[in-house]
Amino acid sequence: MKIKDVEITKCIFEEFSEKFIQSTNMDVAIVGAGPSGLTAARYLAEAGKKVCIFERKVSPGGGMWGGGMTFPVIVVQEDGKEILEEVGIKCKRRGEYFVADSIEATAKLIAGAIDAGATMFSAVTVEDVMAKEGRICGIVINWTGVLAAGMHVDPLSFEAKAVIDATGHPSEICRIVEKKVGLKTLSGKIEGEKFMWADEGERKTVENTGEVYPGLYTAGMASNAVMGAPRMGPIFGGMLLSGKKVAEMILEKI
Ligand code: 48F
Repeated sequence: MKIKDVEITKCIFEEFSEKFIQSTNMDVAIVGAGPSGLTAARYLAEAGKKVCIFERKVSPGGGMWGGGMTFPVIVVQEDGKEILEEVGIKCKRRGEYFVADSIEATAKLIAGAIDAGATMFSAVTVEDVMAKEGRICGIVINWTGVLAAGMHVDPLSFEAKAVIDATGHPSEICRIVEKKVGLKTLSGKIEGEKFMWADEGERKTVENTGEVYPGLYTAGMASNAVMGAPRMGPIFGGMLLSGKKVAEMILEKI
């Protein structure tokens, strides 16, 4: 068989167009493919929900690839280890903690979400949300490249029954909603991330995971940034447990 260049072009365009159109109405839109977003995606997809993850960068994985200060190792506690093992990540005991290879862990969390049935869009930035009658009902997206080039090009919108802000430290989606209408926090605003304190940060990440505006949920580091709790560095159990918690909360509602 002779390879035809334009057939390759057509395969790519047709395949992607189908995926794009099928995703215009979904159950849950997850913004950010870090450990919390990927974990939420896997649990929601395993429960039969139509889930799409939108990631700004070409490669999903967020802040997990580099472990701590590029030493490619992550630390978790017992409950985080159980979630890692669900997708076949090898964990080793080290004193009171468990460690895993950050590259293996990130790759397998990505594979776990995709194998469960979640759809991944990379190089796509969520730049706004749709809201009707006081409820977030979708996301507004553009190509990261378009935004990086500063081109004035209008975005496109996708509908979702629930949106998860899993954008990590910047909590970008909550910031957009905060500016336009405010959030369900003490001050109605983003409280802001506090200093590093792993013990408190890990616990609070899970506690703070939840709905901050009708239809909009936080997961992972975004939860602490929004609610005003500490960061925690390269210990990742809180991110995984937060992803699981947000999935369970949404499953109760939709
Ligand atoms: O930062 P990130 O890994 O979020 P997370 O799941 O995990 C945090 C940890 O990595 C670490 C930590 C653990 O102790 O503190 O920082 O909370 O992943 C967030 C992802 O969201 C993407 C971003 O590129 C990253 O991959 N992202 C951010 N804003 C947008 C976005 C946006 N507006 N649209 C699409 N993707």
